[in-house]
Amino acid sequence: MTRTLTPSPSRRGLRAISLATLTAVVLAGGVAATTAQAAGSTLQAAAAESGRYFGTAIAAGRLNDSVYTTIANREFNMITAENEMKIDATEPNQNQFNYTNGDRIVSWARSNGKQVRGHTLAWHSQQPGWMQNMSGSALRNAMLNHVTQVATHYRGQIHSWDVVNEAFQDGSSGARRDSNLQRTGNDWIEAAFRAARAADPNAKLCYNDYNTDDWSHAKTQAVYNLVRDFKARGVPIDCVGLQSHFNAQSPVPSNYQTTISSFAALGVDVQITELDIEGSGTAQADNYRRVVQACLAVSRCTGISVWGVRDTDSWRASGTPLLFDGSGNKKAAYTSTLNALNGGGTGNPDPGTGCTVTVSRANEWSDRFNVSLAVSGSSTWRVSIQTQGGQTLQNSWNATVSGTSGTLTATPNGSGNNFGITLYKNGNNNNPTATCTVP
Ligand code: 9MR
Repeated sequence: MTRTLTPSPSRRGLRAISLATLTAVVLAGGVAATTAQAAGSTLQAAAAESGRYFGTAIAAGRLNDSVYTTIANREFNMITAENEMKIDATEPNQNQFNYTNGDRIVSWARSNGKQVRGHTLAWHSQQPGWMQNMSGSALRNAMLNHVTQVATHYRGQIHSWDVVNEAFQDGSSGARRDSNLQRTGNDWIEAAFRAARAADPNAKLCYNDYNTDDWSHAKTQAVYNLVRDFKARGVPIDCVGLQSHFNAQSPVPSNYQTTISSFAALGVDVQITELDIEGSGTAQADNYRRVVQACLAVSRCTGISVWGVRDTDSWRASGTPLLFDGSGNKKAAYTSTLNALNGGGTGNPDPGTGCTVTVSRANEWSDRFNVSLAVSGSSTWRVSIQTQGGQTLQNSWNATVSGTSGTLTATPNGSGNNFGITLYKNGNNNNPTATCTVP
């Protein structure tokens, strides 16, 4: 038997032959010992090289479409039910649960060796009519019962649950979204997480939202503060889902990697949960590459899921936001995604800026708190720190910091890339935001 070796396009060079390839070659009677495996030739194989998954949303109604299932089975190893595990689908009447379509997706996924993300246990949207009409403690109890029942039904089969979805407002307020669930009391989110942990202790529990990709957005900071608070108080949370629905109005932000690394620094995994990017051709391909590279640069960014298989399967099909066209052909965006997954990505700076800064909250006193900042991607840098409200600089270390309030500017002072500041709260306990550029 002869085998032709395709040179690997990967910067990581040749890798060990996989067990699957070895088995195939041995069964064919060939000699495997000197054969090297090329870079991953599917999205799931390429992501697995760095221990990550690559997933997609699946619609139960398309499982009879063999073009669809062939692509999904070949390319993805993490499956999210696009609608079938939502509240209206799983509890159409109070205390009458319907798992038919959710189960179809889980069983398709698991019989094909894939893992499952659960989406979603508590959400203001897609509530069944009976729940929309409830309030107060009756609604709180119904919500907790829903979380408990659904998470128990799927116990042991779910890699990660989106326990709570989209609980914050858009815009500059940083406030919770008004909803019937929010009106049951501000602790409804943590109550949902505790119920989910009790029902399925081995699933990772995620908070999932959109418009939380840009580190400077108030909504991103509000979610960050929620996660920080949960970690500080021992509320069970394991991951943050960045939905990452991008288009011209909401482009891939230049500080996306900073957002990912800053959440990860809180001690949670980050998952890109519903990725789609409107566009076409090179521009779209370039945006997908940037997203993949940002994730690969952060070790706790553990996987990426796109929100559908082909453009025609998308909730916004006219924006052609996915990796396969309507006929199932691979788009330029597919190739750039695959290449980025194969190329590693460790240490890649935010595109266009040359460096990345990670912000993490450190010691805190009643009147002031410390912030640690870590720059990667360059040894020369300028970090612009936007303080909040009336906050003022008390102290800094390992960098030269100018300014006392508003925007502070930090540059290296010969102490390396990790530095810190102490800010007086002056009534505002929110975290500063920071961006990095190479001067
Ligand atoms: O893709 C989903 C679409 O089929 C549904 O009609 C819609 C209903 O709300 O939900 C879409 O998925 C959403 C996801 O559940 C949460 N984040 C935003 C997604 C796109 O709207």
